[in-house]
Amino acid sequence: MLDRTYTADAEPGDHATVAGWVHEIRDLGGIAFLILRDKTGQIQVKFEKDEMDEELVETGLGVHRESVVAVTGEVEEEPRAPTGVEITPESVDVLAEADPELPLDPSGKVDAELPTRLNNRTLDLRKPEVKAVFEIRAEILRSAREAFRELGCTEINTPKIVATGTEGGTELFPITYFGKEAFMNQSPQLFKQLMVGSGLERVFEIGPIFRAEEHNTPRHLNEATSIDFESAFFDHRDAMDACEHVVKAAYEGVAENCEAQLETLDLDDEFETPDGEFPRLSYEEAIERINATGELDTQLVWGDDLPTEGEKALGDDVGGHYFVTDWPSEIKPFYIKDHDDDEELSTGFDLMHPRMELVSGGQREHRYDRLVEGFEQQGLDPDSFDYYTKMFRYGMPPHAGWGLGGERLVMTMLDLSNIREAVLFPRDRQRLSP
Ligand code: ATP
Ligand code: AMO
Repeated sequence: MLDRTYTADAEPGDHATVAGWVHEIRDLGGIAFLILRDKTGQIQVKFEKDEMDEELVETGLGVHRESVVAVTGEVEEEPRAPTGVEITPESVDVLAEADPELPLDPSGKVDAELPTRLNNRTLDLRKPEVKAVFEIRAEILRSAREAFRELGCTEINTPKIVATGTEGGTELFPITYFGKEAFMNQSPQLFKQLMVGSGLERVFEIGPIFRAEEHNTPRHLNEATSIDFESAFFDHRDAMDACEHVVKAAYEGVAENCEAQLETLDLDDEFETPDGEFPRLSYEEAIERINATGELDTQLVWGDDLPTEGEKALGDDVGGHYFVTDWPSEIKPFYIKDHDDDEELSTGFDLMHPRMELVSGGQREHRYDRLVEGFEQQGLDPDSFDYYTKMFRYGMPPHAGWGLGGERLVMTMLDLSNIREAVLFPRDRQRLSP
């Protein structure tokens, strides 16, 4: 390993080796500067041409932008330097020369379109404001994991190659598995439910889900990261409490540990952890409030799914995160339990951000006979789900849970305009590589 000092740690008086990318070379004649960038920031490297070894000057100033170099020398205070210090080099090692023509400009002086950025993600992530998104994404996942631990969950990993879908047949990616038909998993739904009946009782998973969404929208991906929770002996209200805890923990983690990144993204002034309880509106109230906004051409009636414009109108009206509860049973999946006193009404809920849906969840149907009936009502063959339903005959406790779209959480938290900006290598209809 190279014994190096990060640029942010280089202090006047140090004899240090800094290593990173050539951000810029400014040649002013008698004096020239190489601005070297690493993950922590930048440092100015000073070349006083007449006073320095010719070969050293040639190497340092002849290198193309974005090449990787290691510079060793004395760190000195210099008020005119961008960071207040500079390094006078004794040696410059070129570790990797970059082509003179770059597909995008990491210094950000020339803007690039999203496809160009995604095709050259390595270069794109040299920009502090792009890197900041992924550092914050990592903090969101770290805080979520910690919140799950506080809730007493065990982290699980379930298969992504599966025999059946769960969230509706049209969105499945079929694959061939040793001559048999198989699918990429749309959700860990059935597996996480199977685990609440195991000795684990309360589990979470952060992993990929695959949806063959045909449409191309700024908030859908074909491969997304789902943050899933499921607990034995929870009802839908307990599950909403847990959901609120995890979402708030993610905001708190970012507020506490990502100050620099928020500043880089120019969000430091407006960033707020949602406070107070997320309001819980019933589906009925939600459609009434949407209708009252007058934003839709036609009035919503019981049984309609909430259209995107309706969600937006309600989001503006509520002004923060909110739950929509008590959905009509007919528009929720088979595994969601109905209310005991009203079969038309489900315990399903969604957590909404004013811009879009973040979470779906609910209490689950844990009674074997009712579960099998639900399959039949949804036109699914219970036999092909035998591996799942069977376990409901051997002691499956009442339980509830939810799934949170990881990229949507990042996107709404950071006000990104396109969900693709929240994924390193997004998968969409046009994009299979890189
Ligand atoms: P100086 O006497 O400070 O070295 P100068 O007037 O003799 O500067 P040059 O040495 O050729 O001229 O410097 C050219 C430009 O670079 C000047 O505008 C100067 O202010 C600036 N400059 C010189 N040294 C530094 C430094 N270490 N960091 C940032 N800018 C500098
Ligand atoms: P659902 O299908 O609503 O529910 O998905 C849960 C959450 O996952 C995110 N999401 C997506 N994000 C980006 N692109 C997509 N194509 C995409 N599809 C889903 C959304 C959504 O709210 N099994 C249930 C969850 C449960 O009940 O526990 C499920 O998958 O943020």
